[in-house]
Amino acid sequence: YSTDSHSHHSSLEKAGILNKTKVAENGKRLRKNWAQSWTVLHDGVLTFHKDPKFAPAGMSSKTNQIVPEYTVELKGATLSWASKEKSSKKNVLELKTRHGSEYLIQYDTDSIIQDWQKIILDTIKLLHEH
Ligand code: I3S
Repeated sequence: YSTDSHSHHSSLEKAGILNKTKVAENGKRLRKNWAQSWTVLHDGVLTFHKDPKFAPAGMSSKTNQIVPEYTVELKGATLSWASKEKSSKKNVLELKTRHGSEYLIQYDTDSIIQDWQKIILDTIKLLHEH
């Protein structure tokens, strides 16, 4: 029997394509820059990878998919639907970290954004208990 909270049984995982933009860092507003990202949830951390289309010359798209653009620690984070003032897009989630960074996460397909909402909320809850 293991009490290791980092065991795979307590860690939720998911990966897929999402649209995202960072909108604040350490409480300071940033200019929106919507872009598609290969997004990975693993070990309580959400990682947004750069769009391979914008990879620097000479960098293979495979390498680029491994290089993270943003890594977001979900412990202590909050997730909610963004208000209409935050974005004119549909299905926008607002993710706020405990360090004052904010991200908007969006996908037109309801079921896809709902799956991400559920697994991020479940992860935040799980991290809160441990
Ligand atoms: O909050 P804003 O300024 O209406 O966000 C829009 C801008 O980021 C815009 O870029 P430019 O400022 O370069 O035009 C984007 O193209 C829009 O997508 C942003 O608004 P939405 O409502 O799509 O988040």
